[in-house]
Amino acid sequence: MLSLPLLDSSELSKWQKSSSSSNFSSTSHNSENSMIRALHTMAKYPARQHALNVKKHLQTKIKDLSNHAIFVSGYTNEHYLYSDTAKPFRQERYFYYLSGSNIPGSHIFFDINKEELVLFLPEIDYDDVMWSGMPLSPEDAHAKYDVDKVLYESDIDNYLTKYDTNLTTHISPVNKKYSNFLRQSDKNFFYALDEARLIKDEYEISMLRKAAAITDNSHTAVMSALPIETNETHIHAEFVYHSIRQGSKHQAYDPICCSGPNCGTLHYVKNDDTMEGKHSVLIDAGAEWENYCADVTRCFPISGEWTEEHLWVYETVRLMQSETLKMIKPGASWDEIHLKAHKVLIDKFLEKGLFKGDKDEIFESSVSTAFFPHGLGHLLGLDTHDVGGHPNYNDPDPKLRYLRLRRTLQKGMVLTDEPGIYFSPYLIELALKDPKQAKFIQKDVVDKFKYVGGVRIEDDIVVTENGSENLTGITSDPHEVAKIVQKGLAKDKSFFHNVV
Ligand SMILES: [Mn+2]
Repeated sequence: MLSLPLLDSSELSKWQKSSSSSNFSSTSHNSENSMIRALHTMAKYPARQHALNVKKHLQTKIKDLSNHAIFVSGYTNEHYLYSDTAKPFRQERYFYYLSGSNIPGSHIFFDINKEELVLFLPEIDYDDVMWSGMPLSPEDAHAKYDVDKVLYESDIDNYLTKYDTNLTTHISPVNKKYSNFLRQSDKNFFYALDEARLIKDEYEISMLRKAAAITDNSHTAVMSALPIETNETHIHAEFVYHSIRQGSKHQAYDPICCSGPNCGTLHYVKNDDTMEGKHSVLIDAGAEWENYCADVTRCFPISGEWTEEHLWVYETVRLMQSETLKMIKPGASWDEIHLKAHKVLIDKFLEKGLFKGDKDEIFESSVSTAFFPHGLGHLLGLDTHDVGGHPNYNDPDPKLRYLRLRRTLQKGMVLTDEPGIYFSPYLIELALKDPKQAKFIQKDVVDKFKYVGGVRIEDDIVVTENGSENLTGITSDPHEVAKIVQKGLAKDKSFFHNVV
């Protein structure tokens, strides 16, 4: 059915073995990079299979697809207003899923009946060749991408006019001129696209695995370089520097690099505060590989020595993670797994005296959301918060309101498991003002933990046949983490490559 085979399983497992080590040495990066490049020449991004996946899901919603086609446009290069500087290019993800192409200004077309996939390239702009070089020819593009034909944009009209319905994601400046032939934002089409992207194939998992391996090394680099990290900016710089060195030009999202009480702000991206006088660091950062994302969080003590409070919070979060990781398998409810994390938190808070009262009443009151306000995890793929999770941000249960994945787990889903405990003065204040929650909080005990700010541990997980596989290789063992930090601290500043 495929024009080219997917990865040969023996080749894949060979590569998987080599990438699973989080050995922090430049030789291992280089050999991994050349291995993944070799994979690229062996197998193409499985765009045809992806189009067939979309067809399969569309068939369950639209009975007669005989005169239907799919037409999705990629993004184009855009300039900032009043400037000739281009915005950073990020390919449209539905387009990429169906084409595997990063060429700006392209379109992908799929005749559902004939199962023919056509890539349309933008016309050559000869004025631009001097600046940007010669674009890929249709012949080279045909060899590179898993499509049946490659044509130029001038052929699009001939295709679109033949069909009663050309389903598209949205009308954009790139495809506005064809808007008369396009049906945008069809609910069934988005349903089919999202269901297709929900389950990752071997090729996609190999990309996610590579993004995770780069991310492991970059986190290790951050933990190992405390002598040159005195401001949150240095943490950010260290992570991005090591990602780019490994071939990951783009981050999956803006890194969250915080120290001390800043760790209590969930999406803190200022990343510019001094680390002097602080105790803890939280870094949530992930590299991207061929548009596939990693999303990993690690926490460590700046001095290399855990304080009693920091370690207790850390161990509690780690228990929330290990208890929930155990439950991940096909057929399991992610709602239930998420609520299990709340239950672990409540048990430990009662044990330590941060909460008082009856554990079932505490659970019902949702007071635990003052300390663990976000969801346990989300789908991961071409987007960091990947499509198809069916969140309900109006859920009356505050414990479930921010859970981005509300589905039964299936083999091939990739998701994050990222419990956290935070001491956000704002959220604690809100809970203390609510008599239904305040009665369970022992404020004097909670106050002792505020300097920690927050702890989150986040790993990237594939749902397998019988359970799960953790793509994240970097340790989360608090003693091993402390050792990595201490080993770095023992080095002189001049050991590190830094010019300022
Ligand atoms: Mn995440």
